[in-house]
Amino acid sequence: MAIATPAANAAPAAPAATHEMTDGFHLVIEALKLNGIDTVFGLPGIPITDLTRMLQASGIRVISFRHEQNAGYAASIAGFLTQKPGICLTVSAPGFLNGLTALAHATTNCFPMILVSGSSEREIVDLQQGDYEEMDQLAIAKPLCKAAFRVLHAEDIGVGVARAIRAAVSGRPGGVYLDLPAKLFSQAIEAAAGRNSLIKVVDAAPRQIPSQDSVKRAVELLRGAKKPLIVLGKGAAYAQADADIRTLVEKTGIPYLPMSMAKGLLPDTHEQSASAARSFVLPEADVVMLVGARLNWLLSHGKGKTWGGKDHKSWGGQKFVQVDISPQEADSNVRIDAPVVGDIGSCVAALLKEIGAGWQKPPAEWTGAIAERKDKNIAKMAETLAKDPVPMNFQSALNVVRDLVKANPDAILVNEGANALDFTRSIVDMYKPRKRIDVGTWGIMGIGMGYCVAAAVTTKQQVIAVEGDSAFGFSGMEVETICRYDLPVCIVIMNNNGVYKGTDVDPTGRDPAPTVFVKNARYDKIMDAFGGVGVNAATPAELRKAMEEAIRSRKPTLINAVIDETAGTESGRITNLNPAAAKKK
Ligand code: ADP
Ligand code: TPW
Ligand code: MG
Repeated sequence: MAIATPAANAAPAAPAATHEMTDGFHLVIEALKLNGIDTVFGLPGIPITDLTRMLQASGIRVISFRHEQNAGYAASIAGFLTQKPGICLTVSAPGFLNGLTALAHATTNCFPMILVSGSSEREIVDLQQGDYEEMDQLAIAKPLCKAAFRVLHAEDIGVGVARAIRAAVSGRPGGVYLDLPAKLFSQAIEAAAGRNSLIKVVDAAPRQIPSQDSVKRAVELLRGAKKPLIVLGKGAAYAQADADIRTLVEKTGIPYLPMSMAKGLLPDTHEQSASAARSFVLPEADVVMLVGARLNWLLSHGKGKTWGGKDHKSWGGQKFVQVDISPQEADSNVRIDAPVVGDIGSCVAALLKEIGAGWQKPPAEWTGAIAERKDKNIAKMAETLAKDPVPMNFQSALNVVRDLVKANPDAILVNEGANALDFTRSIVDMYKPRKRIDVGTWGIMGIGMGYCVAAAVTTKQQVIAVEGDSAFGFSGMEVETICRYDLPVCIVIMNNNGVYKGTDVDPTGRDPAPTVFVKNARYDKIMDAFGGVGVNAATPAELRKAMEEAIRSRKPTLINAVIDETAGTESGRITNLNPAAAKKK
């Protein structure tokens, strides 16, 4: 392969040579292509502008963002949705730092992602001589990711990319940093040597088969349970073992709780779903099987009152089975009586085999008690949803979203905010796996528009985003990206004039309170600027009409849903995590 004609401002040409030559730019692209990477999320600038051009020319899709953090979040969720590492490409120092939050987020959430960043001249950086965008990026990335690599020589690009891919997707997936100094891109080597140096990764995420003993131990524990419960987490959604997971739940007859991003693994309307009786099943269960879910804060660390413990530190006395690919996860918060370590596909298949025929379903007292609570709570919810207050509240608006997701079960739901998140999670049923993507393990704001872009690009499905007005602000400029790539994204902003609600005031009367925004802001008008469709919806009927039209047309749409500014509560469902002041005035 000869070096392609460089774009006008490309790196200097390679030295004259008799042999066919290639360079760092081309080797990076070939290494990615060879490994099935078809999309890169990023933002151009020195030293990677030409790389973005050449990537695009090579047929790889380049999705160019307005801020690296959003490109990074896009890459992270592309990794979750596809099991291939999502690639984020950034410039040195500030671009790298902007992408770093997303890299840490990917690691925390166990999503495979590679942050590829250009960097400045090593010699100058290491002597701290003040290079353009100088920063020791590798050192900074290391504590925030699963692995970090730097490539200094063109002939090592193949190894660097291969190691990054393996590190991202094997075992517990996570974020990987790949540092590519500017000089690398224009390094020329013989094309044949270059080709030969590339690695097509074989079996990047090898199956990890659980030991037979561990499977037996887990099944025995479950068999002896009077009040068993299965908790499905986003690891189970990631694993793409959907049919076997469903069979395991249905065959055992054990009630299950889906964590937020595991919703839809089985349809939320499934009779074994215990979601509507969560606060009953957690303290009552005697054996709990966690499948791809950690006992972190989202599950109250497996102890305390949520689990029937006397106080916030006490264990409730449940026994736990934990199915997870990470051997270190067990016992992180409470005792795990039966860890099953392996990939979820292999573990669930082994559990099914061990269960065999003749399984006794859980006692009717248990499933009946759950059904009773569930029915009561669902009836109560239906009553609330049927109300039509003026102005709209979260429930009356989300009743519309609930209907539209039901009618479009393949649509991907992106969700962030506090009340906008909690109400959506409990009101909007999901019907298929990996259709709900949200704030994840950290509960972070800012994933919204990046997730929308990645979901639309990687799945081609309709995307519906339910966004708090504050949450939206973190990535709002990417509506331009959504319009530019003409993506089928319908953004619904739950506009209650602020963070949690819009009613706070500055006691001194000087400034707006820290939690409030401009009253009655018209977010829909942002969309007009970029040629998308903007709609202001003050009633459920207006919201319904706008959403139906957005989904029918697949046009980029932003609906400003006017929500009662008094409707929210502080931090939504996690008010209790706010530290209380010891001194009252
Ligand atoms: P949730 O927030 O939904 O409760 P977590 O992110 O806390 O889920 O937990 C996900 C867990 O799934 C992690 O402990 C991770 O190691 C595990 N995991 C991810 N992918 C796999 C897989 N393919 N097989 C087994 N476990 C996995
Ligand atoms: C990166 C803290 C949690 S929820 C939230 C903030 C700022 C916004 C809530 O308001 P919103 O939703 O979106 O309007 P609603 O419906 O309750 O009014 N910075 C980051 N992450 C987090 N989690 C915060 C700040 C926070
Ligand atoms: Mg709000």
